[in-house]
Amino acid sequence: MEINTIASVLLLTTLFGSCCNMSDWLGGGGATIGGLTDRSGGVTADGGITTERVQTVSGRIMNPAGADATEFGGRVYIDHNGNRQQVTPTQCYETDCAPGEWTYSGDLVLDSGSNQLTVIVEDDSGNVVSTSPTFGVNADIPPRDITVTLTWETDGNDVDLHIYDPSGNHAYYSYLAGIPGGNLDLDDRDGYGPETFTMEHAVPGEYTVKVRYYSTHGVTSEVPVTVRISLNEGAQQAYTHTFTAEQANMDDATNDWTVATFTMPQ
Ligand SMILES: [Ca+2]
Repeated sequence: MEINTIASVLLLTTLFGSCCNMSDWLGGGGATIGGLTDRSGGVTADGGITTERVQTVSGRIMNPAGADATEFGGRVYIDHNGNRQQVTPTQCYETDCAPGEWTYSGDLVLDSGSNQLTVIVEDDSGNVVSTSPTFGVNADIPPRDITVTLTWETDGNDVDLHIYDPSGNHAYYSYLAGIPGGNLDLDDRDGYGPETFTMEHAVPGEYTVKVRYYSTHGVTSEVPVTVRISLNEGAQQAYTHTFTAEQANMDDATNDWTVATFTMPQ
């Protein structure tokens, strides 16, 4: 359990005695952000400062399907500086779990400077049923010339980000450092992403961004995909596309989605 979650339990236990009904637990909103954890295990609480760009955000939510449901009846999103990213809900098995309480966890790529997060729960009809209080952290990280983030809206399958630099160097899942001076952070193979490419000092010239649907891993539905590109830490440009299950073809480029090309100036 995260430290600030423990603190919340202690606080709520103090406020409500032996804890509680669900609306008390989650502040009446039905959703909380417990904190951010970086890959070295460092925890950043609300209002804190971090020097790590990639974070895991986690917390607790109520299942819109009710306390007795064994399936999660909806979807969970993190709104990060106005951009929405889906995360995976998991049934809560901690000893302090209230009936109907679930947890969620997902990776997030922070922007340099201010980051404002809320978790949003929708029911199966797409209605927002709960929204957490805003969670703010400041990321003390160097600005990047290029940030490209890939996410997708199905769980369990494998979509891949491919970046080509002006010299034809290629960064992708099996060569994460394929572009000198750039970094593709990871290969997510089981749903939602993000896969993020960053480059602190971009060489001038034209870059190309592509996405390949590698494997369904048994997911038979269509896969809505979003790529966000931010140059010089400016506003993100979002691009969307939908792959069919039949377009997953391992490392065959036939069905590649060419997302965008952009030119970095001298
Ligand atoms: Ca992948």
